[in-house]
Parts: sequence; C-alpha cells; structure tokens
Amino acid sequence: MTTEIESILVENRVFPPPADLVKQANVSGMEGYQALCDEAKRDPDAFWARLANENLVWTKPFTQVLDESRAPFYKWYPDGRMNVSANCLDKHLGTPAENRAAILFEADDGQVTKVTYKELHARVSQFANALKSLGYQAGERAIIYLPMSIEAVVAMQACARLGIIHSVVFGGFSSKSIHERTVDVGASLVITADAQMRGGKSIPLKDAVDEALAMGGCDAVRKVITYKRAGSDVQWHADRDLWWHDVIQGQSTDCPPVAVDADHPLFILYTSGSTGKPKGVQHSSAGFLLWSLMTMKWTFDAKPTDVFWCTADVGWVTGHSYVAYGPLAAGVTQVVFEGVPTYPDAGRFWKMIQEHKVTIFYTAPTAIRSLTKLSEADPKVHPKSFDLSTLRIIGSVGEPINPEAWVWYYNNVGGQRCPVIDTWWQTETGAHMITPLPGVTPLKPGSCTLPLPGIDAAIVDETGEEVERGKGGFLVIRRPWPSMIRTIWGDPERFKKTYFPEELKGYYLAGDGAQRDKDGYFWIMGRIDDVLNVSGHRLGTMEVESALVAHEMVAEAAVVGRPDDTTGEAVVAFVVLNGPLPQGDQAAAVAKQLRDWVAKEIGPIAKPREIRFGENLPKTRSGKIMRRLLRVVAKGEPITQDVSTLENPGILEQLAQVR
Ligand code: 6R9
Repeated sequence: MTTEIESILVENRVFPPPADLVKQANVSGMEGYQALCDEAKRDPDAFWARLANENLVWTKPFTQVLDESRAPFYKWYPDGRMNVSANCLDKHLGTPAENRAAILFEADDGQVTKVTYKELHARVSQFANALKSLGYQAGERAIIYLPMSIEAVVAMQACARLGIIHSVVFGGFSSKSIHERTVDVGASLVITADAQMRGGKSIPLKDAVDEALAMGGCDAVRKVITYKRAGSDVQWHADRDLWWHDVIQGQSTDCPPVAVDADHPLFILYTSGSTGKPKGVQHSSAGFLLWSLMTMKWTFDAKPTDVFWCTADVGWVTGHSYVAYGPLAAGVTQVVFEGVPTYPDAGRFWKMIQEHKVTIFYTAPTAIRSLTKLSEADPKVHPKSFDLSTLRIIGSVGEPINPEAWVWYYNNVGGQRCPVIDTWWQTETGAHMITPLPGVTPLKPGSCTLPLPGIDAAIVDETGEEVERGKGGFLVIRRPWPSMIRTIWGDPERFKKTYFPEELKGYYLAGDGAQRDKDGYFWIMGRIDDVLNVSGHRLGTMEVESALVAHEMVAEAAVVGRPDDTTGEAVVAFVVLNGPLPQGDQAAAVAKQLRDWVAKEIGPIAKPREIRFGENLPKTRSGKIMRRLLRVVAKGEPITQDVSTLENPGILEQLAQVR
C-alpha cells in the first residue's frame, strides 16, 4: 500500500439545503439525520433489523441480524428468506403503484415505450417462465450482454425471480471479456441481443458472444437467448440459439417468485483491481436490495410521484442499484435511455428531462464536463434552452466532481434550486456510503460530505489508527453493512487480502485515499492502488498492461493515468517493442495497431490515449518499474525528483518524446 495522496483544492463555499426540502424530505433536517445516526450507533443490530423489517417483504422472517462468526465473510439476516423480484414488482400489485409507469424507455431514435408496474411484472414473469421451461434453476449463472433496454431490466429481474445469479457484461466490452467472465462464473445461460443502437449506429452484440463461446471452456453454456433489437444479421447455432420472442411465446404471465436465503447471491459483477484479472464481486439478495432501496428513499428522497433518471448503463454497478433494482423497489417511475448524450445533439439529456418531466437526475462528472464544453459552445444545446423546472435533486457518481463542474451543474442544470448530491460508493459497497442528503446536508462543492446513518466511515493510517482532521489517509469502513460485497467469486483468499488486510484491524479497505475537514466532511482524493478512473469507469493499469504484452510485438509495457479535463484520467502507455525503436509514421502505425488491440482485448474505453515507445522503462536497481516517474513524463512535466535510484535514468528523456 502506498499513500501517494496529493493535496486538493478545498472549496470554501457552503450551500445550505433548500428550505422546502428540509421541511418535507424523507430525512428531514440535521436532527432527523442525527437521530438515525444515533439509533444505528446505539444498537446496530436493532437498527438494521428495523430497516429490513419495515422495508422488505420476507417469505420467512429472520431471527438473527448479523452473523460475524466467519468474519470477514459476514452474513446478514442469515435465516431469513425472500425474493428480490417480489420486492420490486409483486409488492406493488393491488396498490396505487400498479398502474404507474415503472419504465419510460427512450430508444436511441427517440421512440418512447411506457411500461407500468403491472405490465413489467407480467413481462418478467413470462420471461422467467421461459427460463424455467428451459430447465434453468436457482443457483445457476447467467451472463447478460444486452443494451440499455426494457429487456435488460426484465432479464435481470427474471433471473432474480428464479434465484439465477446474473453477471452483466457491459455492452462496450469485448468478446474476450465475455469469455473470461463466462468461464469464471461457469455460466449455463447467455442472454444477449443481435445488436445495440447507439448514436444512430448499430453495433453487433451476438457476434461477440459467438466469438467468446468459440474460445473454448464455455461448455456449461446450454442456451443463448437473443433479443432482436436492430434486425441485423446474426449467425445461428440451431442446437444452442433461441430468439427471445420465441421463448416467451405461450408462456404464462404468472410465475411465483422463488424464495431464497437472504445471502443467496443476486449477482456477480466484475470490476478492476490492482492485478491483471478483474474481480467477480459477489452481492447478496436481501442486504443489497435493502440498501439500494433505503438510499433511493434517503439520498434521493424518492416519493411515488417522482420521475427518476439514472443515466448509468446496467453493465455497471450504478445500473444495478439505481436502474434494475432500487427504483423499482421504491415504486418510482424511471427513465431508461438506450442512446448517448450527444445524439442527435448534445442537448439530448436536457430535452429528455424536459419531456419526461424528470424530478431526480443522476449522472457522472465526466458527462457533465463534456456537456459543459459543448453547451457553452452552442446555445441551442445549453440546458438554459430547456425547461428543467421539474428537477428537484441532481446527483453525481463515479469519480470526484471538481468544484468547477459542480457549480456549473448546480447553476445550469439545477437552476440554483436543486442540491447536487455527490454520492461516494463502489461496486463492492452495493449502494451509497458517503453522501449528502437533500433535506439535511449543507453542501461543499467537491466533497461527498458525510456518511449515511449506519455507515462507520473513517480515515486511518497504515496501522488502522484514525488520523487527525485535515490529514490524508486510507478510507475504511469499520463496521459491516448489509449491502457489502460477500466475497470475490471463486477467490475468497483474494477477497480477504484485498478488502480486509491484517494490519487494518478488520476494517473494510475501500482503496481510496481521503481526508476529512474540520466539519468532518469527507474529500476523496483518488485511488491508492493501481486503478485508474476513466470517465467514471474503473480500469486496472495491470489489465491494460497485460493486454499490451499479450501482443506479439510488445516486450514490456507500463500504463499510468494522466489527469484529463473531460474524462478525469486518460490512459498513457509506455511500451518497449521486440525490435528497434519505431520512428515517425511507423511509430504512429504501430501505436494505432496497439490501441485497436487493447480495444479488442478489453473494450474501447481501455484504449490508451497515447502510446510512447522506448528501448526500456525506468527501473530501480531491483527491477521495479518507477510508475511515479512515468506519471510525470505522461503529464509532459520536467522530472524534478531524485532519479539516482534508477538503473537507467537516460531512458526518461527518450520516453518524454512524443513520436
Ligand atoms: C459507484 C462506482 C468506485 C470508485 C471509488 C472512487 C470512485 C465513485 C465517487 C468516487 C469520488 C465520488 N468514486 N464515486 N470518487 N467521489 N462521488 O463508481 O463504483 O465503478 O466500483 O468505482 O470510483 O475511487 O473507489 P466503481
């Protein structure tokens, strides 16, 4: 572990919560927040029991709240049984929510489809019955590789209904990623689409699945179900392939939800870590759903009248907690969007907020930064050209939001009326952890402010001791919470070592550096490990390095992040080729070849922005690559650090040249 924590700009402006929100929010005023925090502190078990009893429907009530006997493999509500899909859909039947729109789906081309809770329940049940008739059962694993669509939500919910564990692979990932995940989870089912539509273009999906399954080791896969989205040509394997519209034919819209243990895995979602191999983060059923739902109510102040829009793809954790599960459990109407924010123009988000009368909007800083640039350049796509008066809360997730972007978002999208809710959390935490509450927290741009009630967040040193206010350290969570990661699928040792290192007193180590100011507000300073954050997506430097060295031309590679105004960080790769140093056009051609290779190996988001070639990499005498120096070179700054421990200091000059 290293604590290379850079100091950050601390904003001094404070924005008090709007008075009307303080009055009627689900958590009202600092006293309301404090009362919940005190309740959780006084008797954590009683607090978590109360929330689970009041907010979830149990098939068999739990008698124990938390089993710590095998820590850090915590079990929550161990003897309770329930079903996630029943808690998102069935519970609304026969209530006023039944005829409310659950999903307003807007396709890439602008076409809108509305699905009520009752209709969604029927669709999920029908698809679940199709899976059942194919012999699928609780505990099996399904890979879902679908575009943003009603079907993506239906597929996830149908799996949950039967206790099938899903693993969603982001549609922008390569066939190699699908292959790795299919093998790792031992999937017996793949659900995909012929293609996805983004920005007016159709991008094949089924082809990538075919390629992945042809790579070998996927023998457990019995069926591939394909949803026809674009009507594009696909290859067909008669023994294995089925159309979505065929399998649901004649299936009943009544499918009793299968009760599972509270800790039955709901899903496995892969995320980058500090090694080359992404980790399969395993989440539970009850604990995960409870916190997704509570944070909908607390963080977003969700009410039945809200129109909620989270712009995240279901391929990321945000699309699990705040598209596929949380909003449905909360009974709100949500917008699901297939396309991209810049098509047909950069006013798309604002136009959609206006048309669907969105009240709660949740997006990523990278989107805000890129739309700021485009809006300021063209008044037609500027948020001020749209009626955004229905908005009451605007949220941010994925990376630190710089004060400049925060203020632009607050002024131009939120009309200086809506609090900017900067939510800090991770794939592993399942749902929000440190975040302002709209009717409670005075905001400071750039700070995710205070932990949610029940979340014991702290900043500690290498020994687990809390550091003084104003000092940087490791962000940890000292007590378990219901939506926490249960294990890394198939690798419990790695789970223990990564998240509960021995020297940290059994605390959960988030992997972020942070500090607290005099008011106890948290300021996240970025990752302490070799994980980059590109457009809010986690990317391991090792992952990109492994992809590069897998190319026959590459002898060695080191990857670092460079700060970037729009994407947060950009990938810069330093590469040593097998053979002479390329020059001029040849260097450009090889760089292009390698960038395309990385896109194929991992996905387009992992493509290095820049590739620099050298005859070697800067190394210590013990052979360790000095990434610290490469980060300076990548920024184009002069090296002022001591390089005397380097075996080959001259190499830095060579790498500094952009060829
Ligand atoms: C939900 C999600 C997690 C990492 C996390 C941190 C960064 C996320 C943030 C934030 C500062 C915020 N991060 N939200 N940093 N402020 N509000 O993004 O999950 O993809 O697993 O990424 O993202 O570094 O450790 P995930």
